[in-house]
Amino acid sequence: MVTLGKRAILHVDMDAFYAAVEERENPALRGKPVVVGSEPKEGRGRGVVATANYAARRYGIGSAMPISEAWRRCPSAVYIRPRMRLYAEVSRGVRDIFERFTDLIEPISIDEAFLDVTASRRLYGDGPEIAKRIKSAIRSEERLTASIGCAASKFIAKIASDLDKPDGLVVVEEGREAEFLDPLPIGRLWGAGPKALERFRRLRCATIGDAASLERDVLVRTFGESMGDRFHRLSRGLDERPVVPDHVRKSLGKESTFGEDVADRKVVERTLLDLTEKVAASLRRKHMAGVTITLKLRWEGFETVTRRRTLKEPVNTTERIWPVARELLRAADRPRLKVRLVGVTLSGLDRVESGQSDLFREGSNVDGRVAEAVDTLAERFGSGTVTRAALLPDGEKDAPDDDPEPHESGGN
Ligand code: TTP
Ligand code: MG
Repeated sequence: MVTLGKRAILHVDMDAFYAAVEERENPALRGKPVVVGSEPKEGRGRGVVATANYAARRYGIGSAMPISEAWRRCPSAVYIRPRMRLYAEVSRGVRDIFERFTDLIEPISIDEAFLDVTASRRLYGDGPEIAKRIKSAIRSEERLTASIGCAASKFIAKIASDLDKPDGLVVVEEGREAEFLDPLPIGRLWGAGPKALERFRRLRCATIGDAASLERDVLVRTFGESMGDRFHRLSRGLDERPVVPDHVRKSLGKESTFGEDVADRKVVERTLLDLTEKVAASLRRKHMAGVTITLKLRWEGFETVTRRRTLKEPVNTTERIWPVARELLRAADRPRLKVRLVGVTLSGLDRVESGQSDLFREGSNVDGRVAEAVDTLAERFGSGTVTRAALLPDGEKDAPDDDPEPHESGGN
Protein backbone atom coordinates (compact mmCIF):
# COMPACT_ATOMS: atom_id res chain seq x y z
CA MET A 1 0.00 0.00 0.00
CA VAL A 2 1.44 3.34 -1.06
CA THR A 3 1.21 5.99 1.61
CA LEU A 4 -0.38 9.11 0.28
CA GLY A 5 0.79 12.54 1.33
CA LYS A 6 -1.36 15.27 2.82
CA ARG A 7 -2.14 17.04 -0.41
CA ALA A 8 -1.63 16.31 -4.09
CA ILE A 9 -1.40 19.50 -6.13
CA LEU A 10 -0.72 19.58 -9.86
CA HIS A 11 0.44 22.57 -11.85
CA VAL A 12 -0.27 22.04 -15.53
CA ASP A 13 1.26 24.30 -18.17
CA MET A 14 0.85 23.75 -21.89
CA ASP A 15 4.05 23.73 -23.96
CA ALA A 16 4.64 26.67 -26.34
CA PHE A 17 0.89 26.98 -26.27
CA TYR A 18 -0.16 29.29 -29.12
CA ALA A 19 2.61 27.98 -31.37
CA ALA A 20 1.80 24.35 -30.57
CA VAL A 21 -1.85 24.92 -31.49
CA GLU A 22 -0.78 26.51 -34.78
CA GLU A 23 1.48 23.54 -35.52
CA ARG A 24 -1.35 21.18 -34.77
CA GLU A 25 -3.67 23.05 -37.13
CA ASN A 26 -1.12 23.16 -39.93
CA PRO A 27 1.15 20.11 -40.19
CA ALA A 28 3.27 21.92 -42.78
CA LEU A 29 4.69 23.96 -39.87
CA ARG A 30 6.06 20.96 -38.05
CA GLY A 31 9.80 21.11 -37.45
CA LYS A 32 10.00 24.75 -38.55
CA PRO A 33 10.60 27.71 -36.25
CA VAL A 34 7.18 29.27 -35.55
CA VAL A 35 6.67 32.69 -34.01
CA VAL A 36 3.21 33.84 -32.96
CA GLY A 37 3.00 37.59 -32.55
CA SER A 38 1.39 40.77 -33.63
CA GLU A 39 2.25 42.80 -36.71
CA PRO A 40 4.84 40.56 -38.31
CA LYS A 41 5.56 43.00 -41.14
CA GLU A 42 8.75 42.30 -43.02
CA GLY A 43 10.86 42.85 -39.97
CA ARG A 44 9.45 46.30 -39.28
CA GLY A 45 6.48 45.45 -37.09
CA ARG A 46 6.17 47.24 -33.78
CA GLY A 47 4.47 44.38 -31.97
CA VAL A 48 5.97 41.75 -29.73
CA VAL A 49 6.29 37.99 -29.74
CA ALA A 50 3.47 36.23 -27.89
CA THR A 51 5.31 32.93 -28.01
CA ALA A 52 7.69 30.92 -30.13
CA ASN A 53 7.88 27.18 -30.58
CA TYR A 54 10.92 25.31 -29.32
CA ALA A 55 12.59 25.36 -32.77
CA ALA A 56 12.38 29.18 -32.79
CA ARG A 57 13.60 29.39 -29.19
CA ARG A 58 16.91 27.94 -30.38
CA TYR A 59 17.43 31.28 -32.12
CA GLY A 60 16.93 33.04 -28.81
CA ILE A 61 13.39 34.11 -29.67
CA GLY A 62 10.94 34.27 -26.77
CA SER A 63 7.78 35.88 -25.40
CA ALA A 64 7.69 39.68 -25.18
CA MET A 65 10.65 40.17 -27.56
CA PRO A 66 10.01 42.87 -30.19
CA ILE A 67 8.91 41.16 -33.38
CA SER A 68 11.58 43.12 -35.28
CA GLU A 69 14.24 41.56 -33.05
CA ALA A 70 12.78 38.08 -33.68
CA TRP A 71 12.89 38.78 -37.39
CA ARG A 72 16.52 39.82 -37.17
CA ARG A 73 17.35 36.57 -35.39
CA CYS A 74 15.39 34.30 -37.67
CA PRO A 75 13.84 35.77 -40.82
CA SER A 76 13.04 32.31 -42.12
CA ALA A 77 10.70 31.49 -39.20
CA VAL A 78 6.99 31.28 -39.93
CA TYR A 79 5.27 34.35 -38.44
CA ILE A 80 1.65 33.99 -37.44
CA ARG A 81 -0.88 36.35 -35.94
CA PRO A 82 -2.53 35.08 -32.78
CA ARG A 83 -5.96 33.48 -33.17
CA MET A 84 -7.31 33.99 -29.69
CA ARG A 85 -10.66 32.35 -30.24
CA LEU A 86 -9.01 29.17 -31.35
CA TYR A 87 -6.66 29.14 -28.34
CA ALA A 88 -9.55 29.81 -25.97
CA GLU A 89 -11.45 26.89 -27.44
CA VAL A 90 -8.47 24.56 -27.00
CA SER A 91 -8.09 25.86 -23.46
CA ARG A 92 -11.70 24.88 -22.74
CA GLY A 93 -11.05 21.42 -24.14
CA VAL A 94 -8.07 21.00 -21.84
CA ARG A 95 -10.18 22.18 -18.94
CA ASP A 96 -12.82 19.55 -19.77
CA ILE A 97 -10.08 16.97 -19.35
CA PHE A 98 -9.14 18.42 -15.93
CA GLU A 99 -12.79 18.26 -14.87
CA ARG A 100 -12.84 14.51 -15.24
CA PHE A 101 -10.36 14.31 -12.41
CA THR A 102 -11.28 17.12 -10.02
CA ASP A 103 -13.59 20.06 -9.34
CA LEU A 104 -10.79 22.00 -7.70
CA ILE A 105 -9.33 23.82 -10.68
CA GLU A 106 -7.73 27.24 -10.42
CA PRO A 107 -6.86 28.60 -13.85
CA ILE A 108 -3.90 31.00 -13.82
CA SER A 109 -3.87 31.86 -17.51
CA ILE A 110 -5.16 30.50 -20.79
CA ASP A 111 -2.65 27.62 -20.71
CA GLU A 112 -1.96 27.08 -17.03
CA ALA A 113 -3.88 25.87 -13.98
CA PHE A 114 -3.53 24.43 -10.52
CA LEU A 115 -5.48 21.28 -9.73
CA ASP A 116 -6.03 19.89 -6.26
CA VAL A 117 -6.37 16.15 -6.83
CA THR A 118 -6.06 15.12 -3.17
CA ALA A 119 -9.54 13.63 -3.03
CA SER A 120 -9.35 12.18 -6.55
CA ARG A 121 -6.61 9.74 -5.59
CA ARG A 122 -9.11 7.27 -4.21
CA LEU A 123 -10.52 6.86 -7.72
CA TYR A 124 -7.73 7.54 -10.16
CA GLY A 125 -4.41 6.68 -8.52
CA ASP A 126 -1.88 8.89 -6.77
CA GLY A 127 -0.87 12.38 -7.91
CA PRO A 128 1.79 11.29 -10.43
CA GLU A 129 -0.59 8.71 -11.90
CA ILE A 130 -3.30 11.35 -12.35
CA ALA A 131 -0.72 13.66 -13.92
CA LYS A 132 0.19 10.90 -16.41
CA ARG A 133 -3.45 10.34 -17.25
CA ILE A 134 -4.01 14.04 -17.84
CA LYS A 135 -0.94 14.30 -20.05
CA SER A 136 -2.01 11.32 -22.07
CA ALA A 137 -5.59 12.62 -22.50
CA ILE A 138 -4.25 16.00 -23.65
CA ARG A 139 -1.96 14.24 -26.10
CA SER A 140 -4.59 11.95 -27.58
CA GLU A 141 -7.60 14.28 -27.51
CA GLU A 142 -6.01 17.66 -28.19
CA ARG A 143 -2.84 16.46 -29.91
CA LEU A 144 -0.80 18.79 -27.69
CA THR A 145 1.72 18.36 -24.89
CA ALA A 146 1.61 19.74 -21.39
CA SER A 147 4.19 19.84 -18.63
CA ILE A 148 3.06 19.01 -15.12
CA GLY A 149 4.55 19.52 -11.69
CA CYS A 150 3.20 17.36 -8.89
CA ALA A 151 3.82 18.19 -5.23
CA ALA A 152 2.16 18.82 -1.89
CA SER A 153 1.98 22.60 -2.44
CA LYS A 154 1.26 25.10 -5.19
CA PHE A 155 4.67 26.73 -4.95
CA ILE A 156 6.61 23.49 -5.46
CA ALA A 157 4.22 22.18 -8.15
CA LYS A 158 4.59 25.43 -10.09
CA ILE A 159 8.38 25.32 -10.06
CA ALA A 160 8.36 21.62 -10.89
CA SER A 161 6.18 21.99 -14.00
CA ASP A 162 8.79 24.31 -15.52
CA LEU A 163 11.88 22.20 -14.92
CA ASP A 164 11.50 19.59 -17.63
CA LYS A 165 9.69 21.39 -20.43
CA PRO A 166 8.43 20.43 -22.95
CA ASP A 167 6.32 17.34 -22.22
CA GLY A 168 7.69 17.09 -18.68
CA LEU A 169 6.44 15.48 -15.51
CA VAL A 170 8.35 16.39 -12.37
CA VAL A 171 7.24 14.89 -9.07
CA VAL A 172 8.45 16.23 -5.74
CA GLU A 173 7.59 13.86 -2.95
CA GLU A 174 6.43 15.18 0.37
CA GLY A 175 9.36 15.50 2.74
CA ARG A 176 11.86 16.02 -0.08
CA GLU A 177 11.02 19.67 -0.72
CA ALA A 178 14.29 21.01 0.71
CA GLU A 179 16.35 18.64 -1.41
CA PHE A 180 14.47 19.90 -4.46
CA LEU A 181 14.48 23.61 -3.64
CA ASP A 182 17.94 24.14 -2.14
CA PRO A 183 20.01 24.09 -5.35
CA LEU A 184 17.56 26.25 -7.37
CA PRO A 185 18.54 29.86 -8.16
CA ILE A 186 16.97 32.41 -5.85
CA GLY A 187 15.10 33.94 -8.81
CA ARG A 188 12.73 30.95 -8.69
CA LEU A 189 11.32 32.21 -5.41
CA TRP A 190 7.83 33.60 -5.91
CA GLY A 191 7.66 37.33 -5.57
CA ALA A 192 11.38 37.87 -5.98
CA GLY A 193 11.55 40.73 -8.47
CA PRO A 194 14.70 42.66 -9.52
CA LYS A 195 14.78 44.76 -6.31
CA ALA A 196 14.45 41.73 -4.05
CA LEU A 197 17.08 39.86 -6.07
CA GLU A 198 19.53 42.71 -5.52
CA ARG A 199 18.90 42.50 -1.75
CA PHE A 200 19.35 38.74 -1.82
CA ARG A 201 22.66 39.28 -3.62
CA ARG A 202 23.79 41.53 -0.80
CA LEU A 203 22.77 38.85 1.69
CA ARG A 204 24.95 36.47 -0.35
CA CYS A 205 21.97 34.34 -1.30
CA ALA A 206 22.39 32.76 -4.73
CA THR A 207 20.12 29.76 -4.23
CA ILE A 208 16.85 29.07 -2.46
CA GLY A 209 18.85 26.92 -0.03
CA ASP A 210 20.94 29.97 0.91
CA ALA A 211 17.75 31.85 1.79
CA ALA A 212 16.39 28.89 3.72
CA SER A 213 19.48 28.89 5.93
CA LEU A 214 18.85 32.49 7.07
CA GLU A 215 16.96 33.30 10.25
CA ARG A 216 13.44 34.57 9.75
CA ASP A 217 14.48 37.82 11.50
CA VAL A 218 17.12 38.57 8.89
CA LEU A 219 14.63 38.19 6.07
CA VAL A 220 12.00 40.28 7.86
CA ARG A 221 14.52 43.05 8.54
CA THR A 222 15.56 43.07 4.89
CA PHE A 223 12.20 42.69 3.18
CA GLY A 224 9.63 43.79 5.75
CA GLU A 225 7.26 41.66 7.77
CA SER A 226 5.05 40.38 4.99
CA MET A 227 7.61 39.73 2.23
CA GLY A 228 10.25 38.56 4.71
CA ASP A 229 7.89 36.04 6.23
CA ARG A 230 6.84 34.85 2.81
CA PHE A 231 10.41 34.32 1.61
CA HIS A 232 11.23 32.57 4.88
CA ARG A 233 8.35 30.13 4.47
CA LEU A 234 8.63 29.54 0.72
CA SER A 235 12.39 28.98 0.84
CA ARG A 236 11.71 26.20 3.34
CA GLY A 237 9.02 24.76 1.11
CA LEU A 238 6.17 25.85 3.38
CA ASP A 239 3.13 26.82 1.36
CA GLU A 240 -0.33 25.97 2.62
CA ARG A 241 -2.29 28.06 0.14
CA PRO A 242 -5.34 26.24 -1.17
CA VAL A 243 -6.27 25.77 -4.80
CA VAL A 244 -9.18 28.17 -5.20
CA PRO A 245 -11.58 26.96 -7.88
CA ASP A 246 -12.79 29.70 -10.22
CA HIS A 247 -16.31 28.46 -10.32
CA VAL A 248 -18.48 25.72 -9.06
CA ARG A 249 -19.79 23.37 -11.69
CA LYS A 250 -23.36 24.14 -12.65
CA SER A 251 -24.30 21.02 -14.56
CA LEU A 252 -23.16 17.48 -15.03
CA GLY A 253 -24.21 15.18 -17.82
CA LYS A 254 -23.23 12.26 -19.96
CA GLU A 255 -24.18 11.35 -23.47
CA SER A 256 -23.52 8.47 -25.75
CA THR A 257 -23.36 8.28 -29.54
CA PHE A 258 -24.17 4.84 -30.89
CA GLY A 259 -21.68 3.20 -33.22
CA GLU A 260 -24.59 2.64 -35.59
CA ASP A 261 -27.99 4.36 -35.43
CA VAL A 262 -30.34 2.28 -33.31
CA ALA A 263 -33.98 1.44 -34.00
CA ASP A 264 -34.60 -0.73 -30.94
CA ARG A 265 -35.97 1.46 -28.11
CA LYS A 266 -35.01 -1.12 -25.53
CA VAL A 267 -31.38 -0.53 -26.42
CA VAL A 268 -31.90 3.23 -26.25
CA GLU A 269 -33.51 2.97 -22.82
CA ARG A 270 -30.84 0.64 -21.47
CA THR A 271 -28.19 3.09 -22.62
CA LEU A 272 -30.04 5.99 -21.04
CA LEU A 273 -30.34 4.06 -17.79
CA ASP A 274 -26.64 3.35 -17.83
CA LEU A 275 -25.86 7.03 -18.43
CA THR A 276 -28.27 7.99 -15.64
CA GLU A 277 -26.46 5.65 -13.25
CA LYS A 278 -23.13 7.19 -14.18
CA VAL A 279 -24.38 10.75 -13.77
CA ALA A 280 -26.00 9.93 -10.42
CA ALA A 281 -22.86 8.22 -9.14
CA SER A 282 -20.71 11.11 -10.30
CA LEU A 283 -22.98 13.61 -8.53
CA ARG A 284 -22.85 11.64 -5.29
CA ARG A 285 -19.09 11.38 -5.53
CA LYS A 286 -18.91 15.15 -5.80
CA HIS A 287 -21.51 15.60 -3.04
CA MET A 288 -23.77 17.37 -5.49
CA ALA A 289 -27.43 17.06 -6.43
CA GLY A 290 -29.38 18.70 -9.26
CA VAL A 291 -32.91 19.99 -9.57
CA THR A 292 -33.33 20.01 -13.36
CA ILE A 293 -33.15 16.89 -15.50
CA THR A 294 -32.48 17.37 -19.21
CA LEU A 295 -32.80 14.67 -21.81
CA LYS A 296 -31.00 14.99 -25.12
CA LEU A 297 -32.02 12.93 -28.10
CA ARG A 298 -30.57 12.98 -31.60
CA TRP A 299 -32.09 10.97 -34.41
CA GLU A 300 -30.58 9.80 -37.66
CA GLY A 301 -30.13 12.85 -39.86
CA PHE A 302 -28.83 14.82 -36.85
CA GLU A 303 -32.09 16.44 -35.75
CA THR A 304 -31.70 17.01 -32.02
CA VAL A 305 -34.13 17.84 -29.23
CA THR A 306 -33.67 18.53 -25.55
CA ARG A 307 -36.45 18.20 -22.99
CA ARG A 308 -36.17 19.20 -19.39
CA ARG A 309 -38.08 19.00 -16.19
CA THR A 310 -37.39 20.80 -12.93
CA LEU A 311 -38.22 18.94 -9.75
CA LYS A 312 -39.18 20.33 -6.36
CA GLU A 313 -35.89 19.32 -4.76
CA PRO A 314 -32.41 18.35 -5.91
CA VAL A 315 -31.78 14.66 -6.58
CA ASN A 316 -28.72 12.48 -7.15
CA THR A 317 -29.90 8.89 -7.33
CA THR A 318 -30.88 6.69 -10.26
CA GLU A 319 -34.18 5.91 -8.59
CA ARG A 320 -35.21 9.54 -8.71
CA ILE A 321 -33.65 10.57 -12.02
CA TRP A 322 -34.44 7.56 -14.16
CA PRO A 323 -38.27 7.69 -14.18
CA VAL A 324 -38.14 11.34 -15.24
CA ALA A 325 -35.48 10.76 -17.88
CA ARG A 326 -37.43 7.82 -19.30
CA GLU A 327 -40.66 9.78 -19.38
CA LEU A 328 -38.94 12.68 -21.15
CA LEU A 329 -37.50 10.22 -23.65
CA ARG A 330 -40.82 8.55 -24.37
CA ALA A 331 -42.63 11.89 -24.72
CA ALA A 332 -40.02 13.37 -27.08
CA ASP A 333 -39.32 10.30 -29.16
CA ARG A 334 -40.33 9.79 -32.76
CA PRO A 335 -40.31 6.01 -32.93
CA ARG A 336 -40.05 5.77 -36.70
CA LEU A 337 -36.61 7.38 -36.65
CA LYS A 338 -33.45 5.62 -35.60
CA VAL A 339 -31.58 7.10 -32.67
CA ARG A 340 -28.05 8.39 -33.05
CA LEU A 341 -27.35 9.84 -29.61
CA VAL A 342 -28.93 9.95 -26.19
CA GLY A 343 -27.84 11.88 -23.11
CA VAL A 344 -28.91 13.06 -19.70
CA THR A 345 -27.78 16.12 -17.76
CA LEU A 346 -28.51 17.35 -14.25
CA SER A 347 -28.34 21.09 -13.72
CA GLY A 348 -29.23 23.55 -11.02
CA LEU A 349 -26.58 21.79 -8.99
CA ASP A 350 -26.08 22.33 -5.32
CA ARG A 351 -23.58 20.99 -2.89
CA VAL A 352 -25.06 18.53 -0.39
CA GLU A 353 -23.36 17.53 2.82
CA SER A 354 -23.23 13.79 3.45
CA GLY A 355 -25.22 14.42 6.62
CA GLN A 356 -28.04 15.88 4.53
CA SER A 357 -29.20 12.40 4.11
CA ASP A 358 -32.70 12.79 2.71
CA LEU A 359 -30.99 13.39 -0.61
CA PHE A 360 -29.23 10.09 -0.30
CA ARG A 361 -32.03 8.22 1.36
CA GLU A 362 -34.80 9.72 -0.76
CA GLY A 363 -37.60 8.76 1.53
CA SER A 364 -37.18 5.05 1.34
CA ASN A 365 -34.17 4.92 3.66
CA VAL A 366 -32.84 2.18 1.44
CA ASP A 367 -32.01 3.97 -1.77
CA GLY A 368 -29.05 5.80 -0.29
CA ARG A 369 -27.47 2.62 1.00
CA VAL A 370 -28.08 0.85 -2.31
CA ALA A 371 -26.60 3.83 -4.14
CA GLU A 372 -23.53 3.83 -1.91
CA ALA A 373 -23.06 0.08 -2.30
CA VAL A 374 -23.32 0.43 -6.07
CA ASP A 375 -20.78 3.26 -6.01
CA THR A 376 -18.35 1.19 -4.01
CA LEU A 377 -18.65 -1.77 -6.35
CA ALA A 378 -18.42 0.44 -9.40
CA GLU A 379 -15.27 2.07 -8.05
CA ARG A 380 -13.67 -1.26 -7.31
CA PHE A 381 -14.69 -3.15 -10.41
CA GLY A 382 -15.65 -0.49 -12.94
CA SER A 383 -19.10 0.88 -13.61
CA GLY A 384 -21.44 -1.54 -15.27
CA THR A 385 -20.61 -4.18 -12.66
CA VAL A 386 -23.91 -3.61 -10.98
CA THR A 387 -27.04 -3.18 -13.02
CA ARG A 388 -30.44 -2.66 -11.59
CA ALA A 389 -32.45 -5.43 -13.15
CA ALA A 390 -35.78 -4.08 -11.98
CA LEU A 391 -35.25 -0.75 -13.71
CA LEU A 392 -34.39 -2.12 -17.11
CA PRO A 393 -37.06 -2.24 -19.80
CA ASP A 394 -38.88 -5.56 -19.73
CA GLY A 395 -36.77 -6.67 -16.81
CA GLU A 396 -33.72 -7.26 -19.00
CA LYS A 397 -30.55 -7.75 -17.08
CA ASP A 398 -27.67 -7.22 -19.45
CA ALA A 399 -25.94 -3.96 -20.03
CA PRO A 400 -25.94 -2.95 -23.70
CA ASP A 401 -23.15 -4.51 -25.71
CA ASP A 402 -22.62 -1.64 -28.03
CA ASP A 403 -22.44 1.08 -25.44
CA PRO A 404 -19.77 3.49 -26.59
CA GLU A 405 -17.81 5.11 -23.81
CA PRO A 406 -19.87 8.11 -22.77
CA HIS A 407 -18.11 11.37 -22.17
CA GLU A 408 -18.88 13.92 -19.56
CA SER A 409 -20.48 17.01 -20.94
CA GLY A 410 -18.93 19.34 -18.43
CA GLY A 411 -19.33 23.07 -18.28
CA ASN A 412 -21.70 25.57 -16.86
P1 TTP B 1 3.54 30.55 -21.36
O1 TTP B 1 3.01 29.31 -20.70
O2 TTP B 1 4.37 31.48 -20.55
O3 TTP B 1 4.42 30.14 -22.62
P2 TTP B 1 4.23 28.97 -23.67
O4 TTP B 1 3.10 28.08 -23.32
O5 TTP B 1 4.17 29.57 -25.05
O6 TTP B 1 5.60 28.19 -23.57
P3 TTP B 1 6.09 27.21 -22.38
O7 TTP B 1 6.30 25.89 -23.03
O8 TTP B 1 7.37 27.82 -21.89
O9 TTP B 1 5.04 27.21 -21.34
O10 TTP B 1 2.34 31.38 -21.95
C1 TTP B 1 1.19 30.78 -22.52
C2 TTP B 1 0.72 31.56 -23.73
O11 TTP B 1 0.44 32.89 -23.35
C3 TTP B 1 1.74 31.64 -24.83
O12 TTP B 1 1.65 30.53 -25.72
C4 TTP B 1 1.41 32.94 -25.48
C5 TTP B 1 0.82 33.80 -24.39
N1 TTP B 1 1.80 34.79 -23.91
C6 TTP B 1 1.78 36.07 -24.45
O13 TTP B 1 0.94 36.38 -25.31
N2 TTP B 1 2.70 36.98 -24.05
C7 TTP B 1 3.67 36.70 -23.11
O14 TTP B 1 4.51 37.55 -22.77
C8 TTP B 1 3.68 35.36 -22.53
C9 TTP B 1 4.71 34.99 -21.52
C10 TTP B 1 2.73 34.46 -22.98
MG1 MG C 1 2.84 27.35 -21.38
